[in-house]
Amino acid sequence: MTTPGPIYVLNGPNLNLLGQRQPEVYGRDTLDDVVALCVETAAGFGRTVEARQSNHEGVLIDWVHEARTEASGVVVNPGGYTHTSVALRDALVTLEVPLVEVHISNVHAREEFRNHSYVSPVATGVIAGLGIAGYGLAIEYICRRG
Ligand code: CA2
Repeated sequence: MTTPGPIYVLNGPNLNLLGQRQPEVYGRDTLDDVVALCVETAAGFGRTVEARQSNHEGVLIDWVHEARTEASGVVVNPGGYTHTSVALRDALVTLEVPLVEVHISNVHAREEFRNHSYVSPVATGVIAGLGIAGYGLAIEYICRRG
């Protein structure tokens, strides 16, 4: 049997600032903590992670295109692009592997503009409001799904 490819963990704009601002909304964990959680969780299932963050829409889209052939699953927190980007959704819909959309905060309990996601309809599932634990749960789901 061939080894499954890495699970891509893609974080969008401003998530590089995690742990440095707005701890009341996003907590005190940093992006490095997110990556460590994903790597550890995946390792428990003998799987690997390719974690990246960008503040640029086109870069995220290029990574989704790469994931089409390289990834065994994708976890995405598109940040603000969740609520604006048809282009990112158009890329994500081409994936043939499980796709989990993660939000650290409960986007449904916040401003109305955060209640709508262009990504959710094309995701396998969505996790919101569980802090960075949502990333670990998303990885676990993908690993258990096989
Ligand atoms: O809750 C989430 O994970 C979000 O995807 C985060 C996005 C926001 O636009 C979405 O509505 C919900 C924003 C990420 C900004 O992250 C920061 C973290 C710390 C300090 C400043 C920004």
